[in-house]
Amino acid sequence: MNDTICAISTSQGVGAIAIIRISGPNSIEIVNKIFKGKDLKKVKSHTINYGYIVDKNNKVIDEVLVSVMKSPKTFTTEDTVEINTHGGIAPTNEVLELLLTNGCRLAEPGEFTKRAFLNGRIDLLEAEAVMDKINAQTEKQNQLANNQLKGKVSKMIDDLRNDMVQIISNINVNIDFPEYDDVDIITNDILIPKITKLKKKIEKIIKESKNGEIIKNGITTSIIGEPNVGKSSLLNALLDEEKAIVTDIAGTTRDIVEGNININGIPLNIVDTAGIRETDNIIELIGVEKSKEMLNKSDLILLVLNNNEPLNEEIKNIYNKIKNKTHIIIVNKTDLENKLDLDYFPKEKIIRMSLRNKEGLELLKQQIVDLFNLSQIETEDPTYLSNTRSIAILKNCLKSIEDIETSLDNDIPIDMLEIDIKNIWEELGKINGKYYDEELLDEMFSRFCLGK
Ligand SMILES: Nc1nc2c(ncn2[C@@H]2O[C@H](COP(=O)(O)OP(=O)(O)OP(=O)(O)O)[C@@H](O)[C@H]2O)c(=O)[nH]1
Ligand SMILES: [Mg+2]
Repeated sequence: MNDTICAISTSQGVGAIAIIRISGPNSIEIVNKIFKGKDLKKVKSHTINYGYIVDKNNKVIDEVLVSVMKSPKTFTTEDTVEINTHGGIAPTNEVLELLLTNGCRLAEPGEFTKRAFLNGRIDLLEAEAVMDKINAQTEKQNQLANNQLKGKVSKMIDDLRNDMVQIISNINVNIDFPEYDDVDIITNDILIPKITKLKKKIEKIIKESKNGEIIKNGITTSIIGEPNVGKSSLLNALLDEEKAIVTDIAGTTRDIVEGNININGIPLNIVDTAGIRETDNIIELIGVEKSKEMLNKSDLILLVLNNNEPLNEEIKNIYNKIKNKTHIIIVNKTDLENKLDLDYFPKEKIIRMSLRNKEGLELLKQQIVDLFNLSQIETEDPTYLSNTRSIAILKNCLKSIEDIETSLDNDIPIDMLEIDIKNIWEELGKINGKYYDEELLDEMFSRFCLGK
């Protein structure tokens, strides 16, 4: 990290201003070489300086404002300079090129944030929150990222690790100084409740991480069912727009049609699919296969049935495929005579609906709110683990803790478990980056945008 990096930090294109960011030991010196105005090496830290960027022939490239921020109170903790240029493509690129020819290297995606992490200014969860903030599209997503950026999620993990340190040090005292009378001998009986308590805490964080995932990724909702039952009508009603074609011909929808709505601030990505049935039509067949694929990708399945058609084997087949997933059964066309045997399905899963008469939609939305606890998510200040990487690590730790619990129950001596407990402590440290490997860092930061 001895080199000085630069990148355009604002989005590429035409705008009122663009910001070029430079970070590293020579940033002030390099910018000073191409800046006409005050001597930047002599200005105070955290000042904004008016002047011009000029090339080696003293030709003015742009009129600029230059922020000079000296180490260590900067995002990367390194000397950092930000040049505010006019936001056109040509002037911005020309300034960037001048920086490159005067000793800067073009930053890799996320390299500023990576430096902030490597220099100890933020931890890995906070670094990931920086990206979440950039990608946030809803108020809740922004709040979630804010709390992670402020270190609230890191604290949850640190607390777990501190609990473990106590357990480990207790064990160590026993192993190292068994002759000490004044330390409590830690027995399996003492250790089991401590391990159980830790397990409960981890379980709670994993459980609540579902809320984090919902806020971050929304709820992927698939509408499935036999042809002609009103799936596309449901999509259109939810979106309040005639997005999908609706006709009385069975097999109208062939491809996937998607739309988004917000329920209690949570994005619902709704997918209308082709009606599932045996068919020889090659196009429809592909559609049917896509519908089946969606079953596995969805957080919520809305199975639409026709109130006016008797129960048949196909419906039973589809129901069997979804009954163990999160689902709601929509009995549509209640304006027509009831021929469907509703007793076949659990009562609490059924919403009766007549899309023709616009009846039942509010009930459906309420059911979704209840299923995913959306009112709670809406009112709470969201502090949840939400990235797949961390959740996967935590789930592994939970498994290892359960193994330790079983071993203790089976009277395996504590000193034999000490190493396993230490391993979990280390694993947990990977969540906020107390331990990391280069490959992970490269992979993670490469997903950032340039200039961040
Ligand atoms: N009577 C009545 N007809 C409805 C209702 N909802 C939809 N329909 C009609 O049912 C027919 C099929 O509706 P669609 O929404 O195209 O059904 P689909 O499930 O998307 O059908 P495919 O795309 O062919 O699988 C249309 O003629 C709709 O007008 C309802 O509540 N009552
Ligand atoms: Mg359709």
